[in-house]
Amino acid sequence: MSETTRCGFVALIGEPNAGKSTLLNRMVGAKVSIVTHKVQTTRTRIRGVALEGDAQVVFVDTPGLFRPRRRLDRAMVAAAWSGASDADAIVLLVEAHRGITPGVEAILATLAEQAGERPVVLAINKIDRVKAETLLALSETLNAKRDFAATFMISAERGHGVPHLREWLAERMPEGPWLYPEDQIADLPLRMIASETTREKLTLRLHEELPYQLTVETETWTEREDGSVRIDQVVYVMRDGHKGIVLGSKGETIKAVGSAARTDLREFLGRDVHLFLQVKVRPNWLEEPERYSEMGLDFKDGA
Ligand SMILES: Nc1nc2c(ncn2[C@@H]2O[C@H](COP(=O)(O)OP(=O)(O)O)[C@@H](O)[C@H]2O)c(=O)[nH]1
Ligand SMILES: [Mg+2]
Repeated sequence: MSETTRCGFVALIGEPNAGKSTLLNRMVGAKVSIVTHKVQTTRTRIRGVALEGDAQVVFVDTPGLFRPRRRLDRAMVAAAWSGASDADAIVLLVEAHRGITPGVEAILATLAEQAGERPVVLAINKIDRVKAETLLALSETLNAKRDFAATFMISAERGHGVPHLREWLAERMPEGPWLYPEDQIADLPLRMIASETTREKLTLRLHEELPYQLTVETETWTEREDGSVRIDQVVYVMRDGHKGIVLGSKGETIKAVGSAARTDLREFLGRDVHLFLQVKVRPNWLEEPERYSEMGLDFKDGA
């Protein structure tokens, strides 16, 4: 390693579903943030640490930016903007096939007020879904709206353009010591990664609004003598009917969720996992401060 090291933060912002979490995982080379095809999957700021030459680049995945209605939504949007305000650089993800939506316009307007001197990079994502001409036109229109520090055409899912973007960002990180040990890839408590993994599996299996009306908490984390870990989690839902749906007939839904989550956690932790899930009805969890701190969100931001 050369004598100077670099270290800094890069915030990933964009509309829900733009591919922020997919990009974070790609940058880091492991799954630290959950990804689904549904909007608003990511609820809090998740940091993933990537190494590039002598630089440590800490990517901050944020909840999507959208027009918030519920308290939880408002707290999520506040977390997204505060992730951006602490960063050394901001990457704005725009979906190639959707182009400049009203949501993208709104984000550009807020960026104009808030970004200050920080470089904002445009990453047009999901280039696998459109033709080259569409991309060039979109890039031109976006660059006419804002003077981006650079524009990248990427596919977060397939990896196209991602190493190039990572190198570009690494070169622009401020000089300074690394903040994390070399082998650390995520700055999120393991118990939260475990809760998020289960929430991802629930979100993938449940329909429509239900995933937004539940939350998962890791109650206990027990290291066992044989090197395995026992994880006990509670799924909070708002209604009795929801509990029935989450359990499924003869408990088959929760069983499938538990088994899928366990497989991912085993891989992530590199050891055997015993996962126990319980479903509890908590009609008012969306208004309970404690639930927000468990998610890494600020309850007051949602007020
Ligand atoms: N076709 C395509 N899909 C992508 C790409 N990147 C992400 N996705 C998909 O877009 C959806 C939303 O991704 P996610 O990372 O959760 O978006 P986020 O809400 O911004 O964090 C998922 O279904 C991803 O698999 C890409 O480069 N190409
Ligand atoms: Mg996300």
